[in-house]
Amino acid sequence: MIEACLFDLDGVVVDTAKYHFIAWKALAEELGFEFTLEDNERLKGVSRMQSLDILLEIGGLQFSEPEKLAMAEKKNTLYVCYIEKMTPEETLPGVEKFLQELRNAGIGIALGSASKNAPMILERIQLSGMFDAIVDGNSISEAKPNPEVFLKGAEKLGVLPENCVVFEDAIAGIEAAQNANMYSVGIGDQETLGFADLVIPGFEGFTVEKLKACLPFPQK
Ligand code: G16
Ligand code: MG
Repeated sequence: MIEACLFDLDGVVVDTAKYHFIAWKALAEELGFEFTLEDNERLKGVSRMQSLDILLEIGGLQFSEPEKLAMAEKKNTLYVCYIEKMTPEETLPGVEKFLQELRNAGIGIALGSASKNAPMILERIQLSGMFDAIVDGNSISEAKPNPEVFLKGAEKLGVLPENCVVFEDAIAGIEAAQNANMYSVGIGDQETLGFADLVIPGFEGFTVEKLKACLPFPQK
């Protein structure tokens, strides 16, 4: 049976990719090259330092570790300027209702995000109280597709991985769920995330009943 649901943040609960894009683009421009929306797709679900490595690869540039740390810090300062101003209206459609439904059904809720800014974002959209456990970029050492972020979430909730469902928008995130031996629901399109157990375009109109009907959990 489903005992817990674990949620990625960016692309599942909120769209922070647009703010990451503005901040990375500003850094690229400062370094003298262009960074496009298409390039930004490659950074989704990827950690901050890995994102910087991809960005520098696009620009064909190389820097020392201390220089890279300073750049990542600079990008984050700009990014934080944007997320500080986020409001609950930015929560993606249907998410809050679905979380409430899970709560009412007694199903545990955890966050499993690569972002070190996750607590601030949840606070700004006023959803911190909906999560029974938060695992984010501050508490993990391995990036998705490593299952660490979701396994830690399940552990915090005291639930076995096989009784967990992960909601993810990134390929690496679905792979992380599968590596954790959890069910996976892709948020996005079938073409990209078709290897997940289920793919939905978003949470609007999605219910716990539909989730249970779509996944091969043994009925209680
Ligand atoms: C998010 C974003 C990534 C970002 C990462 C780290 O991951 O999708 O683009 O690079 O967090 O964010 P920060 O720089 O705030 O630590 P997720 O796992 O929530 O999709
Ligand atoms: Mg994501």
